[in-house]
Amino acid sequence: MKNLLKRSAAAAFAVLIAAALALPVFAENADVTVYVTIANGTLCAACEPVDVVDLDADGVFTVDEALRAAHDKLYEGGADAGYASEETDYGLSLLKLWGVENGGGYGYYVDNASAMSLSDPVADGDHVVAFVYTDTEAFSDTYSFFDAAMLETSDGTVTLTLSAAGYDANWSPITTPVAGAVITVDGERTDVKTDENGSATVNVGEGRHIVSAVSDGETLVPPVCVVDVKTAPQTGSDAALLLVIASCAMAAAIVSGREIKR
Ligand SMILES: [Ca+2]
Repeated sequence: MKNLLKRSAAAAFAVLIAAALALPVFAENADVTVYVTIANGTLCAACEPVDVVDLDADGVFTVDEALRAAHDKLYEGGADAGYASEETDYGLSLLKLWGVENGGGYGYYVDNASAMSLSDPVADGDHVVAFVYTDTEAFSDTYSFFDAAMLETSDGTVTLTLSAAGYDANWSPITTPVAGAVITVDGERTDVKTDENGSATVNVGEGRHIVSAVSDGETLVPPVCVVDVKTAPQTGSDAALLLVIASCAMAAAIVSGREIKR
């Protein structure tokens, strides 16, 4: 009897340990949200938060699964209508992006680094950008990005630096500043251009705005910065001042009321 108790206690303990070990892994797997940007000459989706599903249950969340989830969330008809990928000699490759089938002219980046294949892993909080090449002959579309993809400000003044991703003579990836690009806000050109360092300062109004850029000299994959302008909440002293003003107004009303009564 004693042995049996001991054994059940040990078994229960083992179950508890197993559960404790399994829980963090489960929690990690359950929550992979990435920010997805999709472009086809212009922006189709800008830093949209997407919950990635481990479709093949191999414990790895991939660019492919992120893009599939993004289409399910954002594209009319879902991934079945707008997205397709397939194993090829080059690995898992894109066949269709945002409804466009152009014979393989697509690019995709994770946190502004070129992904090797759609099987590349993504982690919680990553930014995934996928685009359709608008030039499917010379593939001259240049990947570009701001130094921040999402910003919160209180005054609406945003300074960003625009870079282009390319390769040096040895085919090592490099980034260079993009000068003379016109900053756009919510798709509208502003009169602000990036300087020789790729830097530009633009003012936007309250609320959420999508800042991007276009170049008259080259075809840029549209960069994205989602800017949230939130007016600062009233500080304690402001609230106190309002209270004093309100009290004065009330006192004045009472006094004038008395005067009228007289
Ligand atoms: Ca997977």
